[in-house]
Amino acid sequence: MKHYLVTGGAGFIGANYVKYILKKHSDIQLVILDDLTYAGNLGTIRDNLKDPRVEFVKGNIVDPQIVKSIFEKHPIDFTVNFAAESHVDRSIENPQLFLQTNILGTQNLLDTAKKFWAVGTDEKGYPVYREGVKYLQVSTDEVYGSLGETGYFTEKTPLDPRSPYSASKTGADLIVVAYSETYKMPVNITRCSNNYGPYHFPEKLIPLIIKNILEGKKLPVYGDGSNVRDWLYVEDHCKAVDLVLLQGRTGEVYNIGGHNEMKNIDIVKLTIATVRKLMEENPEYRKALKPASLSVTDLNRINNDLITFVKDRLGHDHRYAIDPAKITGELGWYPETKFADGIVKTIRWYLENQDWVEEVTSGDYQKYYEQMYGNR
Ligand code: NAD
Ligand code: TDX
Repeated sequence: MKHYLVTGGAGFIGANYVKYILKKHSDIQLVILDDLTYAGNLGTIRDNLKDPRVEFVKGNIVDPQIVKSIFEKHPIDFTVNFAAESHVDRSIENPQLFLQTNILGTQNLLDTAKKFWAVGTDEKGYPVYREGVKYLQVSTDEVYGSLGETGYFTEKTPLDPRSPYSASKTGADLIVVAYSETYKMPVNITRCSNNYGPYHFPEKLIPLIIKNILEGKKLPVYGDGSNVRDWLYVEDHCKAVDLVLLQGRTGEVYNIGGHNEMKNIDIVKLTIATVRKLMEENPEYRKALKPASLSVTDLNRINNDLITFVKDRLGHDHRYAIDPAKITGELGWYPETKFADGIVKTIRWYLENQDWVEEVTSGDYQKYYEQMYGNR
């Protein structure tokens, strides 16, 4: 029996990971720690909270008391840290919150785990830890900076973050390395590319575009749309995190990417075409239009004229692309979901789960949208 502490488990990737491990491993106990910021939603894990293996704690990863109380109550073996401020655009508006959550939160989780996991010291004074414990930091390819037209990020690529978000994630990674070197803590860092799939908050490109198409709103593409991202289906990412946690070599970094590079403009055009095709094929999906309409002629409004090129993101990284050779070679992982299939699955999910979209955008979302896009 393994006891997990999963932070950020009410967010996009964390929730998908919670669902994945609960299905995959019967013999586990899970504490989910999440502060339920705008990006966290209990509705996303509503069914999982009924599982007797799961306990939910609302709290901030920066708070030493909360994290300590979890370790006091449960014999935690694994800490998997998904909790973070995750949106680059928000980091440009409010960098300090990103440094607090992403750097100090990581340090607090490491420090608490170190205290509870240490069972003694060796002859040189390094802590010795309970057998089988590990801390896994979920990081991002953005720590490597931006690529030109060619080349890939490998685990040896120098860290070169450009945005407040990526700088904060880099700071967190360096703290993890410091705990690994200075205190010999058993850790892994995973660095993945852009995830997509169910439960993605509609401030990020793909879910925002889907939402706007359904509402007949313009689709904002930053700059000229030529920036490239390497898209990874979220469940493939969750499988990789599970593998690294259970089988990854302690102290190692693993890059997780899809070999699936696409320009933003092509993502937007493909999303438009797919929403339209699914609605043409299945009138039920047309109910997701706002206002709802079953008329096939209303689908004519779903076309590329919805695209609007807006002011570019400040410091917009040009291209990300991951070389996943290390995790493939060592752990046999590869991105199983082809983008052509993953994007259809994702769009279907959004068309079928408009209640979820309404629930997570019922708070400050409208205000955020006006602030972010009003003057672009
Ligand atoms: P998300 O924004 O959807 O979810 C973050 C979750 O963390 C939310 O549930 C939120 O409530 C919680 N949280 C935020 N601050 C907290 C705090 N101080 N204490 C406790 N909980 C807090 O993010 P995501 O897209 O699921 O990303 C998860 C992790 O993966 C992040 O560390 C992110 O940097 C990393 N990542 C994401 C992507 C991506 O494409 N989404 C790619 C690479 C890396
Ligand atoms: O409205 C938009 N228009 C647009 O052109 C939005 C929201 C985004 N974009 C562009 C910016 C990026 O080039 O689309 C691309 C993807 O943008 P985001 O979805 O905001 O993702 P990105 O900035 O690439 O960062 C994501 O991947 C790496 C996650 O949000 C990070 O948490 C992760 O570390």
